[in-house]
Amino acid sequence: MIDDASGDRSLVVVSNREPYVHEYADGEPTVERPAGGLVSALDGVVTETGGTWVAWGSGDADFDPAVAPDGEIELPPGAADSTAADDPPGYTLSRVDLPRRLVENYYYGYSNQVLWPICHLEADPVTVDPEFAPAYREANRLFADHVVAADPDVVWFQDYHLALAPGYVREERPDARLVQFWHVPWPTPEFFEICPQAVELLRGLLGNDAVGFHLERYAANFRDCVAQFVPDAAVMESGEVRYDGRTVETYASPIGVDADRVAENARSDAARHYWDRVVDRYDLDPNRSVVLGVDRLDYTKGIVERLDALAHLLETNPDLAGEFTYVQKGTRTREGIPAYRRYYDEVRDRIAELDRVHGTADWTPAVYIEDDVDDRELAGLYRNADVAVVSSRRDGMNLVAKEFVAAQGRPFPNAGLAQARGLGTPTRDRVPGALVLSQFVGAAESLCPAALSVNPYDVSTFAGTIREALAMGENERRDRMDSLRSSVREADIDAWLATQLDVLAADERAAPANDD
Ligand code: ADQ
Repeated sequence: MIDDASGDRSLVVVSNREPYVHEYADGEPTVERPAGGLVSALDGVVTETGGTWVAWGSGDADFDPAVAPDGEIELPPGAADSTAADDPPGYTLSRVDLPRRLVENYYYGYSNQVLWPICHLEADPVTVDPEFAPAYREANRLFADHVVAADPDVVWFQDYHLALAPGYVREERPDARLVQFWHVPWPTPEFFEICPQAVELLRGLLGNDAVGFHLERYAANFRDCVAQFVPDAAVMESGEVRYDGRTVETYASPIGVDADRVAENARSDAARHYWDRVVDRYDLDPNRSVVLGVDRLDYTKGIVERLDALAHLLETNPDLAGEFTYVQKGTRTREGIPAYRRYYDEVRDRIAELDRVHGTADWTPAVYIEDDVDDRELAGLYRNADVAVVSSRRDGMNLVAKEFVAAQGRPFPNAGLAQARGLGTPTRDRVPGALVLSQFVGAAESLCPAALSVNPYDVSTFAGTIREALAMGENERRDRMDSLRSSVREADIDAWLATQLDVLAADERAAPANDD
């Protein structure tokens, strides 16, 4: 229930991905909480408020719907986490069963070959197939049906997979409060009009009472699109849109991470053990710096540009040979799409090439890790990196940059004293890592200039910036990390959630569909 001045209202959260991975061992369902920071944050909210979560019945985008169970699952208190003995009430997970045809055309098709590239200003990967848009409509209609069946007062839609669902729900529930958070950038009108369904999508989103973005810039682009493409909508100076006799609010709210939890994870035994295993497995020399990249293998993340910059760095700076190891932590993603399969091959080829051209008998310049890690193991990588590089060509926010900062932790004020008191041996942890950050990610707005800003397309300047980060002295690292840390803490996941809950609980309901 969402509390507001008018009493408790029931909440429905809607996302493409479901918050839990369900496994059926010996016919018995077991529930597992996925590692993702955002999902567990949202899960915390719905667990506390109660209500319903509507999602595609797969925790795994590559799953086989033919064997997936459909229907509703009651998540009792603490169902997903056996350590959470005194959890508040659970909630209902209402699973949308998407047939294979829809998975291909709605998820791999329209969502990820039309909307994803357009929102990231990438025209080349956009593929317009006649099957895609009808499947997107059909899937959004299914999500909307599940929402309406849950009889909500307040609905919270997540992301770009669900642009039409709010319009469909609005048809059935003119009285409900509908809010959507758009996790990717919103492009300019010149770019958005590549989308053949531009107007239909905008109308769908205007079914909401409020639409949120990470940055004011994205919200402004959205309003510009509405002003240009929806003739019967009026964009007000206040940032609100008048449409269909209702007022639609647009707002900016940068998402963050659970900084305390990441810091704690980074100090955990699991983090240390995982890092030790990585050091062993790849024979990493403690005298060499570690440069880290952590990405889904998505062309928007600028991994190829980063590897080009590293190659350029080694070509133009022979003195750096043997001085660092680049560790790429990758996760394969959306492998049903040819452009992603090609990207995976390209990343692997570039890494092999880097090692072939620049490697020596006792030095491998770049290593690729694809382990299935949990949050603590991932934090172990962040913690031990001397330089982290986030070089997205475009990214709504980018949580990897913020997690890296949060994992650096506070340096020990007095290393000797800490050691004497049995607080462990403070080694390289005491000198924080440096962050190289693309100017094209949402996180750059709050993290630069404390992070070294790069244009990932400008390979030689990018290489120079990595060199600068490697050479950065201890004092500068500390100063920059102090500033980064306070930015990450100030806009953490709790701050983001508090804003969303305020928007969800706002008193102003959707007015009936007339203006007088
Ligand atoms: P993503 O594009 O998935 O999210 P990002 O925010 O960088 O991008 O990462 C999400 C999570 O995935 C992070 O918490 C990170 O720990 C994890 N992750 C990424 N690569 C990983 C790897 N190789 N191994 C293990 N874990 C990995 C979208 C938008 C972003 C926006 C988020 C949240 O594209 O811009 O920040 O949603 O709104």
